[in-house]
Amino acid sequence: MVKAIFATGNKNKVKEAKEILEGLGIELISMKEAGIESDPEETGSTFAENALIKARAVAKISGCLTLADDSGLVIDYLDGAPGIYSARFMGHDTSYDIKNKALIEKLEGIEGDERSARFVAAIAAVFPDGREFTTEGTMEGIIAKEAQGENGFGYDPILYIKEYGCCSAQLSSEAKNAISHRGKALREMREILLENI
Ligand code: ITT
Repeated sequence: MVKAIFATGNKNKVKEAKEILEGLGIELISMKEAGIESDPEETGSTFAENALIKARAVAKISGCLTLADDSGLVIDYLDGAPGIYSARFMGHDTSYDIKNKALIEKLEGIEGDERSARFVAAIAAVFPDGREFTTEGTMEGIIAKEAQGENGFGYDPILYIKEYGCCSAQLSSEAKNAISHRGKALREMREILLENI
């Protein structure tokens, strides 16, 4: 069993990553379980750059294979906002009830496909010998007119997924993982890890 650390302070990301990378022969532990604290400044201009910044920081401290995720909600009508600033949008400590309501308000009067949006996730892997890999996945939807659902986290209540006919927060974790941005990026990373461990 190879030990790998998932470099995130977001426990929802760890839960999803553990579910998706199960059975790979990797013991995936969270930063918290590894007793490591790291919160590097996310100075990149893309999801992939920021995922690499987070993974490199913890790989350096731990000396272990390290994975990280950088993700967010991209809304076309808002020129891609909040995008890489999704966690920082309206301030880190503002509740997602408030953030979600604010985004719905920004799209008032906008109808149909003009409300198009997607979740994007980049996963980075940094090996102790310095090899680096990134993958990316998206989940397409439209911004709902009201927040719905209790599952998931963050912006899940406002991304309406047409093929399921409901918001992401109304999906079970299995259904979300099967089609999600993070699910796609992690499954692609799973193949890379299998070839490179
Ligand atoms: P780390 O940097 O410690 O990993 P974080 O939550 O700050 O944790 P990001 O900087 O990558 O992570 O911000 C991602 C934000 O995008 C996250 O806090 C959510 O608001 C949103 N997001 C990402 N994936 C999501 C998902 O699957 N469902 C709902 N919202 C999501």
